[in-house]
Amino acid sequence: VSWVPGTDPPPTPLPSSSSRCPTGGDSALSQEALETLAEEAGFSGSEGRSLAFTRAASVLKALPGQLSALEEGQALGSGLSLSLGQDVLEDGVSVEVERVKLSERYRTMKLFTKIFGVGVRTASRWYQEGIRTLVDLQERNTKLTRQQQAGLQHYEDLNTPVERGEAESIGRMVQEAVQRFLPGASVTLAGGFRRGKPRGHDVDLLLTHPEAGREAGLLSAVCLSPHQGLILYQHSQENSFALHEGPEPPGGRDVLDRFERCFSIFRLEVQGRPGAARGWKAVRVDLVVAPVGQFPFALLGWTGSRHFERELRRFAGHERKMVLNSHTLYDTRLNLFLPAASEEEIFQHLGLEYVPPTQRNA
Ligand code: TTP
Ligand code: MN
Ligand code: MN
Ligand code: MN
Repeated sequence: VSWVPGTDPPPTPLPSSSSRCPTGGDSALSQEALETLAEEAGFSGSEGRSLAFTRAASVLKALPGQLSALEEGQALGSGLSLSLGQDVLEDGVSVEVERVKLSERYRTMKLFTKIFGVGVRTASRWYQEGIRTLVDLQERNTKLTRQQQAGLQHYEDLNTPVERGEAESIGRMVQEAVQRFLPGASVTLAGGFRRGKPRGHDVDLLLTHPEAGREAGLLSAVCLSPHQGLILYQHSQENSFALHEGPEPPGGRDVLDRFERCFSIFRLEVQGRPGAARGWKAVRVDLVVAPVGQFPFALLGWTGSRHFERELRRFAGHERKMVLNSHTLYDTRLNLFLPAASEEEIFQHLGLEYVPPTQRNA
């Protein structure tokens, strides 16, 4: 079976008798427009609508070229028109997107959720309290977590894209630290960079060791005994995964995993930054440690994209009655864990053709 998640048309196509464009007369339905609507729905706590827009955006991403209104309607399905609502259907999508982008709430929510450590709930609370700017936040002495303080302090750097070269430098830095502590341990660049993206919002690194058990505590080498000044912020968590607990229920906490990990901010030396007053930049780094037996699952899970992972896990559950997460693959019909030594083997277990990382950007 050849399958790329997010490209399968939703199950309920619009009735073909409808000659009207389901997304408004102007039909300026772009991926970007849909992503804005997804974001706005997320800000309002409408997860279902947000997901419908995200799915629709990735359908557009997968379909090259301009679509006719009719094709568009068929590709996107009626779920989307329901999500858009009647007023938008009448006025057109681009009018709605402009309205959203100009609204004070959207702009403020966007500003706040770009602070490391601030989610929709916190941003929404601040908005309700009348806070509108980053200066407001500081002047009103708003209570901030240690993570949010670091996020505010490095706001500009953390919202400047990380270039591939910078990600590779950080990979090498971590590799050196890890090697000194545990020879033979490896560091793998995951996340968007593994999918071939030229820049990203952070650096995702996966650590392991070929001998199971040796990897335990590896993070302390990098995060807890910091080479002075390299780490500006770190929050570590121990491994809390136990195989004997059995698989997580499908649809449960399928994005979060329980590896030993460290969410951090590194201080990266950069030379000749144009216009920069200082020779360094703050960069968000996620470090994750996986035992070698779970490594392929961790790699698959941490390579993303989030949308790809969501669709792949949904496929595993619905089509194969298997539970896939970043630790294991569990077959609920055979009642057993399916081991894998590579990502390729996981796709084989799922009865799918291998999808290389560069094709997981949906
Ligand atoms: P991100 O780093 O958030 O996203 P990205 O690397 O695809 O894009 P960018 O950083 O450039 O914005 O997440 C990478 C993958 O890690 C994503 O597929 C989800 C996964 N992930 C987990 O599995 N568990 C977690 O707790 C988190 C935060 C991410
Ligand atoms: Mn990333
Ligand atoms: Mn991201
Ligand atoms: Mn990340």
